[in-house]
Amino acid sequence: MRQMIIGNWKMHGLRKAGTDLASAITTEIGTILKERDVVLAPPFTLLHHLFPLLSEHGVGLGAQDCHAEIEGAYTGDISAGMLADSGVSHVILGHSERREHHHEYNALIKRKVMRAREFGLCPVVCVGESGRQKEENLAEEWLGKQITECLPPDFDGIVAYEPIWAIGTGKAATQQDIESRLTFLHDALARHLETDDKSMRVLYGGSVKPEDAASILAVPGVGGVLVGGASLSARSFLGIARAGL
Ligand code: G2H
Repeated sequence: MRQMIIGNWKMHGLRKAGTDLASAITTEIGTILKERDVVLAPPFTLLHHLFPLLSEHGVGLGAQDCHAEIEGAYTGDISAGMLADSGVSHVILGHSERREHHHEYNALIKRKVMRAREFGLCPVVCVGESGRQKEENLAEEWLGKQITECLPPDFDGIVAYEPIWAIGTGKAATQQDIESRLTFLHDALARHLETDDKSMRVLYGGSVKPEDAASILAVPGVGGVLVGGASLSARSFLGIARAGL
């Protein structure tokens, strides 16, 4: 399976800085794309602007959310159709920061996933347990619930395992932690989607840095990484994207 490296810029990037960052990344992306797929997810305001540059270099364009409805009186929201119209190929859904700050819940995320598919977008659905759930041994129960409640039975997108305790903390999960969670998630996905095929891409996200990217990308079954903070520098993002190649 080709691994995928996604840069989630979150709420960072004015036009000049975002253009410079995307240019610096695309200039050196050629050899990496022979081995891995790369997607950049800038803020909404840069999607339309960055699409020509990224598509010219074979880099996918990702968004960080979409609304569950097709259109309507939803001030401030962005629809899946608007994203597709701006050249977006992937959309991150259910990120823990949206679950926390925008009160998103599994059933809503499932509706967003279905809407994204309807408009030809590949959903990247984030799941992950809190530090407390991990300590109390409730992580698998929580992850299993997120899989069954967020994903429709015909789901064919990407899942990102992002333990909340590792996000933005500088402390990524260990290789062993990631491997055991990925095994659990692949099994849960196969059960939920009623398939024997365990090749669906499951990415890891949470404080991925160039120093530990090679060991994370070597974990059996890992479909790639979702990178936040370290995607804001071309040097560190490229370091991650070419790690272990
Ligand atoms: C997790 C990740 C990217 P960071 O949110 O989605 O961010 O790498 O900064 O922990």
